[in-house]
Amino acid sequence: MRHFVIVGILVIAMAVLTYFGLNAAGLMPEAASLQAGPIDWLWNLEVMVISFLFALIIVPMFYSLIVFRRKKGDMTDGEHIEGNARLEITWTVIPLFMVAIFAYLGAGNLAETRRIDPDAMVVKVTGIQWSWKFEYPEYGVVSDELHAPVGRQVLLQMTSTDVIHSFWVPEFRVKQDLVPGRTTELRITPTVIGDYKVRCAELCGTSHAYMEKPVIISSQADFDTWMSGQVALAAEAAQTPEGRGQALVAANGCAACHSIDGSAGIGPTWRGVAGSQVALSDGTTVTATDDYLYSSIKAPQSQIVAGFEGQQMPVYGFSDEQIADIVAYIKTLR
Ligand code: HEC
Ligand SMILES: [Cu+2]
Repeated sequence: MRHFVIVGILVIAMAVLTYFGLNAAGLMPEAASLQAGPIDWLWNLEVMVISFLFALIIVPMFYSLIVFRRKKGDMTDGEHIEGNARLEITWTVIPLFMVAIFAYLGAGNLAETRRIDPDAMVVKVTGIQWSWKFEYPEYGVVSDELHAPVGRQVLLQMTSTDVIHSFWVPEFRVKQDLVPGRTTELRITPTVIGDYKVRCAELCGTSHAYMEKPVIISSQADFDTWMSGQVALAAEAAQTPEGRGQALVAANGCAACHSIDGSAGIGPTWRGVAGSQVALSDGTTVTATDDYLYSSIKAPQSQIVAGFEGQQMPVYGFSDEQIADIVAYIKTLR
């Protein structure tokens, strides 16, 4: 009996220490969305239970090892124990009960994080190896940054052009996959103004680790300023082929592989490429005419630039006019 009392006290002490230790470790970044509330509440409850279970295993184990160790000269066998139905029922029923409770709480929690706000701002998100594209249908704007005003729910309608990606901003807690050929939804109501970062949370190829873009939560006024700037830029750019081409390039994540300043990348830099002599993998050299640039985008695998045999450029479904606009833009990069 004395042992049970001592172990009981030690278990409680150990559980409390573990719980506060885990909390002090700061495992979670700042919570910056309405959806983070229920998730952090459930997480906290789980950490409490985990701390207790950890103590329940560790303390009796070490107590037995130390207190009941073999005394010097004691050569007798250990006591033989066979079965204990009452104990086995207890340690089956209690965990079953706990798992059921957590399933119930988890389901309620999931529903809470998906609560629909009819006033939500829709943003269409596309995952591209290895970039993000954000379309704001309300404003007719496309950007590679996610901007949203604080306090208003954002409904992300997401898809992918290639493989499965996953939208994850740790401060918002919620996370959702982007699946090619399907639209998935994620609702986020930002509560704290700040600069965050979306990262891909689904291993999606060689540059997966660099698949990040800014997420900027600002006041309604700052958001409106940014948005009207984007609207003006888009209207201006739409007037010229180079402008339209630049917008297409930004919207399709070409920058994930092509630099415009001469620096090395997964694909060749675009700086100075137009009109230059390009060495191909088959040993020939071609001049980068408009036609060459056109076919490099239309059918990327038809002529491979020497030194880039190991990398596949994706095929895009551009129209001929769109490709002509992109080529016009590339030609401005001297
Ligand atoms: C996943 C990486 C990747 C992405 C994204 C990508 N490319 Fe490429 N691109 C390459 C590679 C690798 C090459 C060189 C091999 C080849 O010629 O196919 C290349 C070659 C090119 C060339 C020929 C360049 C030269 O120096 O001869 C053009 C033009 C081009 N890409 C345009 C685009 C455009 C426009 C986009 C966006 C719509 C784009 N690329 C997106 C990887 C990429
Ligand atoms: Cu990805």
